[in-house]
Amino acid sequence: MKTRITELLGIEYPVIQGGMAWIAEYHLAAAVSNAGGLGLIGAASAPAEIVREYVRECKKLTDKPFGVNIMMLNPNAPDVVKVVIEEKVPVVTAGAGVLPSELMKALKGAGVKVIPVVASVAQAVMVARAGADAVVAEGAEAGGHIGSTSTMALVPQVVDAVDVPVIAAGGIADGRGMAAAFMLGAEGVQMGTRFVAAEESIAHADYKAKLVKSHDIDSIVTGRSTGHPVRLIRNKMTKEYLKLEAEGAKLEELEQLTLGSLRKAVMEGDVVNGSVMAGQIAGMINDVKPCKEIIEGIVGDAEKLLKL
Ligand code: TUI
Repeated sequence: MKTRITELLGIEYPVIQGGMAWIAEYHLAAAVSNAGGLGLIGAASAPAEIVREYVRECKKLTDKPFGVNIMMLNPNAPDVVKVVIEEKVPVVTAGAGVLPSELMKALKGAGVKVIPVVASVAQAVMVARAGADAVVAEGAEAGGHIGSTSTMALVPQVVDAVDVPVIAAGGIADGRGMAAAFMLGAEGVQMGTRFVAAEESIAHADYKAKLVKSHDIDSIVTGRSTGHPVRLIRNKMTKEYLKLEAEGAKLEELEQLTLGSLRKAVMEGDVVNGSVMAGQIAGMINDVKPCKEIIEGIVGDAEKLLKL
């Protein structure tokens, strides 16, 4: 399948893996890239030198293009940018905040393709003006830190507002979702939740099992009052968090509850007290399979639906 995204990135299929904290490390990134998509290493809150090590490990596992996702809430983001440039990583996606123009300039100047993740038309227009090569328009169906507009409403509005190619994200996990996104004008899709339940993902088996068992209404959003809304699968932790939030708890108290909670779920498999971040599409994920099967299945089905 050829689109402006496959051309821009030099990949076979316009399928990008989300840069998920803890989960998107080099095994998953390399597996997605080897399968013809674009794998991403999620820098999240990791120190820049760890990101460098992950990039080097990823290069050992694939000779295909891959990228690094920079989370803008990380105060070390400028150091991660430096590492990305030094290591000649071809693509950067950036979310959870706006990529400052000086970092955009540094990346572009070094020949890195820059794809900001946006949750609104205003953000898309701003980053396109600043020189973004493409944007990921991520709807509120997505897992993790989210905006407020749904994918169905966000994608066509972003497509109309910018000239750069748009990658749709949030609520996509099969060929129907990909075809629908293309009908809205997207030229690629980014998936997170589907790849959490990939064989090559390092997420704990109990995290994957929680996704496989979950239903359409099992995700919930915490942190609406703190300005950092996060979608995850409901459990004991989200129940306590939402109770505290409703009682008007202080930010520090809420942070205490979630501190290290994603790591707890991903690495230790504590799906009761940990943060099981996932999108609304988790209910449709019923198996754990290799990235190659995921990507070829989705692209094959989408091509049939789009009559390509
Ligand atoms: O970033 C994500 N998803 C994430 S980041 C993350 S780590 C985290 N954990 C707990 C609390 C906060 C973060 C888990 N999942 N997706 C991309 C995304 N970016 N979604 C929404 C945005 C976004 C939000 C605000 C992009 C720009 C933005 O700008 C704010 C502004 O200043 O205009």
